[in-house]
Amino acid sequence: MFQRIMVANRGEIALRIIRACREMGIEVVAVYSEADRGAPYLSLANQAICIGPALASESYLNIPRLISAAEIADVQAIHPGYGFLSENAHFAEVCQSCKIEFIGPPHEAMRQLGNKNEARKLAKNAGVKVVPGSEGLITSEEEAVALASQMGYPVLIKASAGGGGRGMRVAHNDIALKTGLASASQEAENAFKDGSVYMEKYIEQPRHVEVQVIGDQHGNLVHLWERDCSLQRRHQKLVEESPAPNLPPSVREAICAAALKLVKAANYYSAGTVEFLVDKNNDFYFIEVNTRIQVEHPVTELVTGVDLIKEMIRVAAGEKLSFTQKDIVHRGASFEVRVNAEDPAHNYRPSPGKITKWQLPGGPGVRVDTHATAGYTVPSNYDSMVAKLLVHAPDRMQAVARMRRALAEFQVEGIATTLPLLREIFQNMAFVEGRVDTTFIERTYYNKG
Ligand code: MV4
Repeated sequence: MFQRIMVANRGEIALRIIRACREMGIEVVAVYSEADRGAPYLSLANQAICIGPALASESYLNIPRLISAAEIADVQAIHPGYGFLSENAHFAEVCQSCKIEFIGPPHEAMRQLGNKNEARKLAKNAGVKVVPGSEGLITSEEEAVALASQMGYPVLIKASAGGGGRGMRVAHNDIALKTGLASASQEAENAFKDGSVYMEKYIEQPRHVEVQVIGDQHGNLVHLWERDCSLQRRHQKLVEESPAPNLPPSVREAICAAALKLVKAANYYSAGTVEFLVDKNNDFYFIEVNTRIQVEHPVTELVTGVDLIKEMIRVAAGEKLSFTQKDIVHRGASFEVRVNAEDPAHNYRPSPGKITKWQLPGGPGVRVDTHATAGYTVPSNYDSMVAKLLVHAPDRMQAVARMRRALAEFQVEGIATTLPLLREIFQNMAFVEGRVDTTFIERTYYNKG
């Protein structure tokens, strides 16, 4: 096992990893930008190193600075958390060449799965159903128009390098398809320096169901059941839950089996998430793999009892998974809500600043993952999430009641937050009955103005 590791991240996930290390008896080195200097969670690490200015490209995204810090601190491994460099195959490769273990998947799998067209190809070859669409990349307008007329509109143009909805265009006719191809490709070229696109049939009002997987370097791979992450606003998740509500057991088993089949074909290890769209008939289609630990991983931790961060560290050190598939029992229901420093009164624009009151919920079945405290100033340089509130209960209705109770206890002053919206969602009858899809938030709240 490692004696000393570095966390190449900030905020709640840095704290989450620091805590795992403390419990494992591993020394942990934190890094921080000038914007995070003095943040309370840094004092819980054995050492904290400033890696540069607030601008992420000069700190949390800066590979030479991170590697220098790792070498100065003499760590054996780096945990990237989520966001920043967590899905950067080049960074994982640089770590390897510097004899520092990257706590994540093998860089080959990261590179292959990070390209959505390649991931789609892999899924097809592994016998995992993908959304009907192009054979590979779109190479001409004529090809796209012919395929669309064969499949029927609407279609969705997607960037191979895409993420977070960037480089994506819906088209309902030939003209929109032609302009969409050009603009999606241009957007992807600008954002990712890769303008390649492919096409899929557009699934209307899908649910987003993702499967947590984890594997070791000895060929063991297990799934830890699914999460439903359908409640999103502009590709930002608001609520996640497990199990996915109203998903027939046979479909659920089939989705988890498909996820395992796919990651096995990629020779995957470490933690990962396989994403699917589920349509109104409960037909499901693979869309992409996230080759990192995700924000919503604690939803799975609550229903399975597995500590995903500790397990990631163990498998990176070459140890075997501490459980097998048959040891995994899904128990009860859990929800996560993301509390963001955003202002509902101003179209959810970021609301950084000093937190003057910070009263957290507690009691049975409640978990709060946060780096914030009363007196903490939320910097304006990074994403706006200030806390994740999770509940666990014997069934979904009790989990809803518990979340309502916890949301009522949670009191914040000094910054605006998404708490009022979250409280509304947990009173919405369609949501409470589990009738959710990825258009729910826009349909229910956003059109109100
Ligand atoms: C889709 C889709 C409908 N049909 N693909 C959005 C980001 C990327 N992860 C995939 N996304 C979608 N792909 C087809 N063929 C709808 C979405 C989508 C979506 C997916 C999951 C969660 C939220 C979403 C919000 C809007 C669109």
